[in-house]
Amino acid sequence: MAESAIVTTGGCYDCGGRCVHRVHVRDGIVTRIETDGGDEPQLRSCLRGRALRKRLYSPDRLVYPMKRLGERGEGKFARISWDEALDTVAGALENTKKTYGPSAVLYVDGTGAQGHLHHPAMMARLFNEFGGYTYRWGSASSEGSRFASKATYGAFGIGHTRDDLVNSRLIVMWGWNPAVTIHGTNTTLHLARAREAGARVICVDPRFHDTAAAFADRWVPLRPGTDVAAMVAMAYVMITRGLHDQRFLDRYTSGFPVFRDYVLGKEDGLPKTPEWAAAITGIPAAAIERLAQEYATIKPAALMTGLGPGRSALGEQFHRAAATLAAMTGNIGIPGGEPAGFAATPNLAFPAGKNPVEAGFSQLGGSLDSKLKSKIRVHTTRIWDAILEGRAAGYPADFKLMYTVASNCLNQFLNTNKAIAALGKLEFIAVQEQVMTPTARYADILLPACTHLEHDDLYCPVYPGLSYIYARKTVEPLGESKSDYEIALSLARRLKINAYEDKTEADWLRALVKRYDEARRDLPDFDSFRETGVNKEPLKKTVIPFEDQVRDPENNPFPTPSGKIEIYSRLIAELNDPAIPPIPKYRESWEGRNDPLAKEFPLQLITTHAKRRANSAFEGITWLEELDPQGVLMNPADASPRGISHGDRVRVFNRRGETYTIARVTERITPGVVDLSEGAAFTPDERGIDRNGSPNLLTRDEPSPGGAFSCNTCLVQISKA
Ligand SMILES: Nc1nc2c(c(=O)[nH]1)N[C@H]1C(S)=C(S)[C@@H](COP(=O)(O)OP(=O)(O)OC[C@H]3O[C@@H](n4cnc5c(=O)[nH]c(N)nc54)[C@H](O)[C@@H]3O)O[C@H]1N2
Ligand SMILES: Nc1nc2c(c(=O)[nH]1)N[C@H]1C(S)=C(S)[C@@H](COP(=O)(O)OP(=O)(O)OC[C@H]3O[C@@H](n4cnc5c(=O)[nH]c(N)nc54)[C@H](O)[C@@H]3O)O[C@H]1N2
Ligand code: SF4
Ligand SMILES: [Mo]
Repeated sequence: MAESAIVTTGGCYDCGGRCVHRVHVRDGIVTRIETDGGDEPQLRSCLRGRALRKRLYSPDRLVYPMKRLGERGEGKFARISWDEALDTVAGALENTKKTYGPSAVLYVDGTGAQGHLHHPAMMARLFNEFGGYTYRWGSASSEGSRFASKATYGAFGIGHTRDDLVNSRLIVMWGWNPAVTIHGTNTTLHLARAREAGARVICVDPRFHDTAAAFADRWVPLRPGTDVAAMVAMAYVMITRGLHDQRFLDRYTSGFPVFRDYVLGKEDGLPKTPEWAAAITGIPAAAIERLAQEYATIKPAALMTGLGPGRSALGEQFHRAAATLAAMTGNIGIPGGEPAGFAATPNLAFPAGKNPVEAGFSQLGGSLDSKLKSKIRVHTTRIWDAILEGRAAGYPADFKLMYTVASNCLNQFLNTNKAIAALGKLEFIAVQEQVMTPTARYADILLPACTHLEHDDLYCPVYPGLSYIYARKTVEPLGESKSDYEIALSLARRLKINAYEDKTEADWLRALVKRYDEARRDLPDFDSFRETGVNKEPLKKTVIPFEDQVRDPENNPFPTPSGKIEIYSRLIAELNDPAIPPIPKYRESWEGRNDPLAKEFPLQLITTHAKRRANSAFEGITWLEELDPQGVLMNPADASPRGISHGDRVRVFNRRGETYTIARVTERITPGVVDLSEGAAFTPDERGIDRNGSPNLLTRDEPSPGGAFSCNTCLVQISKA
């Protein structure tokens, strides 16, 4: 029997982490996967990483190119050659461009692939050379957070390195569940160290989630979409008791008096008292007072905001209010604090070049203007509507062809039934995928991409931290699957465009490593990095965003128009949009519990990220399904009047759609709220009805005014099936 070799590589899904895998290979087959056992800090895999072999060899893998035989969505395909697949796709692209212009090509990049070479941005380079395409805007993950960070701080990527949690005496986990969502490999290790050092930990969330179970002293449950009312009332408590840090506000912020007038009711005659907020949020007034008292007086304190609360109908207000509280308590720019901004590190994307269709829209980059962006791009929540309605409804183009890479958009974007109608209308759909997904079932041509265990790539940390992984190929691509780079290269050749040929694949990787080295830190030279696989030198220094601005404000303005933290945002004021006030404000949104629709659909649905999936990836892996079966979390107070017991089959429905799943009856979710985790594959029965608890059959395809993806604002009803 041949000896096993151990190859060091890493994970690169949109999974919240970047971990080390030590892959045992024998006779070209992966036999076993271990994780990091080496030097500290160890980058140890989660359950998904440990089940990777099952994904690599999953029966769902696409192993040769295919063309559609039956109706779209039916899932009937025939094997074809790469030549036929590439010729068909190239022909459809050329035809579409010739007949309708390049803007009729809708390029949908997902976030499923986070390697730096085999990334949708690498593929976008081809479409730019081809003559352009229509792109989408609005991060499904974090648009609300990005909007608020830009408006308040003028910057993104402003999280403390997690090692700094140990310096916090109070950690408020507000819609933040890193025991599941990772939010940087080793975040829970640092939470454990903070606990050991005596930090108090409070969880504000409709769910008593795993991170709360492991670390929290207290759970403050609330109704989804009402956080801003709780935060504004906390500001009321701080102001009326003189607990806020006036010196910090005077030196570093602008516009606090406008916010104070709103909070005290001078602007609208309504003081935002804890009693006012209690009626909205469901948090007792005394609990709001206590939380305000603690956050204002226990120093330093880290307000750790997750992205879930901001993925809602008025999502940007949540992040704006959180940053305002961080400023009011002076927890910015100091060890153990946290600005409560957009923490994820900006990615140095593959150099994709410029999109000719967007020539003349150079100001799009940092703009907060939804209307401007929607003139040339389609908002992520509106893609289906745009395909169905086109220019006549004000969308930038009439779409004829859709090309997706690392995207399971049918499943992951909102309102699946509308998606099905839209995909039926297109002339041509190409899907570049690793596995048969609900979206892949709608393809005319399927281009099989190999997984990250089957090619080389570079992985960089998502959250602040300094662990870079040179991910080495462990085995040959399965069947006839090819790396995304090879697919791009061969399609470019068919289209007679020169998008990649100035470098080989190895040269591209060398160039990407060099770029990161220059921008961020001292990576070792390419060859030794490739040899060792992991670069995890200990942090030279804990990263504390805005340290310089706070130490020496005269010489270090914040990158905002006023040079200060903008509680009153000038960039927002310029938008002159009544739906986005320049100070954070609580407003009731559509499909909140006071919406008249709540009479018929009284339960607020949230759609959290599941432990066993990375969004829709890892779906169908039985090892993982056993650990965390799909089901709707509901409180006994909602289950028993409906005659529902734990484990019963139930129907979750509203006017947009329905899905069948099991009930997971638990007191770990607040009454009136139900949770169906995202990513579950749309699995229609013969009548077309989903049997797998796929939540986007229910969600509304409407962005927030600032462009947030609104998947956590949704009213439903549940009955026993
Ligand atoms: N209701 C609801 N909907 C949501 C969310 C929610 O919270 N609630 N969350 C949203 C969020 S935050 C996100 S990020 C999106 C994610 O949704 P998507 O952008 O669709 O991303 P994923 O589901 O992570 O992965 C999509 C596909 O990428 C494929 N893939 C992985 N690696 C590669 C690769 O190297 N090459 C190729 N070609 N394909 C690859 C996987 O097989 C998978 O099918 O979903 C959003 N949808
Ligand atoms: N295991 C795992 N990890 C992942 C992913 C995955 O799919 N699986 N996906 C990755 C990706 S792409 C992303 S974008 C991130 C997502 O990370 P997050 O968006 O932070 O994760 P979610 O689980 O959607 O939401 C976090 C928490 O917000 C709570 N919540 C929902 N609505 C509200 C509200 O209105 N108010 C309050 N206070 N809380 C609310 C939920 O109950 C949940 O506990 O995770 C990443 N990590
Ligand atoms: S899925 Fe993500 S968090 Fe889990 S082991 Fe892989 S890289 Fe780490
Ligand atoms: Mo995401």
